Amino acid sequence: MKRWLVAVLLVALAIAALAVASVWLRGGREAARHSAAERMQCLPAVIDGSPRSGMVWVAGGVLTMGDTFYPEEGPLREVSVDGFWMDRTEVTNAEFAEFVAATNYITVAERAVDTARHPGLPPDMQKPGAVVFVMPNDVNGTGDISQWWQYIPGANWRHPGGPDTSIEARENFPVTAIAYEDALAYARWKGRALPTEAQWEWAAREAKPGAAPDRTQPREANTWQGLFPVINEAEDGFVGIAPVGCFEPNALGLYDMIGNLWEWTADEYESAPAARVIKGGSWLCAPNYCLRYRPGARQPQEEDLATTHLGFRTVLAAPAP
Ligand SMILES: [Ca+2]
Ligand SMILES: [Ca+2]
Repeated sequence: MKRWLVAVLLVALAIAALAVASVWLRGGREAARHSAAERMQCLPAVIDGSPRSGMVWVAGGVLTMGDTFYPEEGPLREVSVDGFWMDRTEVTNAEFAEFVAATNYITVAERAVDTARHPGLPPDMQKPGAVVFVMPNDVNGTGDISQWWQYIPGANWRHPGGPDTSIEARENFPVTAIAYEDALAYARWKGRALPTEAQWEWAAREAKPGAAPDRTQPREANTWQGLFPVINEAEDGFVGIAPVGCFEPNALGLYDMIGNLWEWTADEYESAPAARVIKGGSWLCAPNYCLRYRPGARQPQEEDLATTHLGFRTVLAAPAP
């Protein structure tokens, strides 16, 4: 055998050995996430034709709601929740597309902006669009969120990053750029509702009362590893939004309650006008910023502002299985 051929074979063997070692070191599931350039599907879609297709049962109980990390989470209070059904994943682009095809629904981000409701908007924000995360090269502290959030005319659920982007081949990703009334319209079309904050939090706590507050960054969730917003280490396998169901579900069989996208709830936010409570944190939540990957965390969101770190899931009041 020629000497150069031996050398090539040795190099190839060394690369293969390194790859095997890397898979072994990371563990199967995590390595699988890293191996593909971008995963487009993690969970097979459930289509069984029943009214509760793709939903799981959440038994009722009494929950100690809230947390004590950020001021808006307290005080801790006991709340009783009846049993209900809940979508096991965030609503996907495919599911939302089905709704739009059946109803010709036009989302808030695609409609003319109500400038009477929002006087004094800068010219770009008077055009239909959504707020999009754009990773900055550098920031001057994290006080000014406009360093990484940009209002992009033409951004909407079909074009989540702006007019030049699309959801082609992203059927299994959660739908984004959804305003509150869009989420509500979808839920009503399905004969369902949006979860209350208490329902959402109870489900995120796996229907277990009195769970100890855990502030560690979860491993089984799409969050942000590294210094937000300038270093995205993506140790969880996802630089951006993940398809639904790529991480282990919670004990009830619910996926991505924590992380991936924030989720709308039906509750008005008590101290912000025309805002609702959103829950669960997103792929943008990091230990140094927005430590909100916890069931008790919450944030206000203006009802008519579509953003690309926010989606939703639905609930259904129906008898237990
Ligand atoms: Ca991530
Ligand atoms: Ca989520």
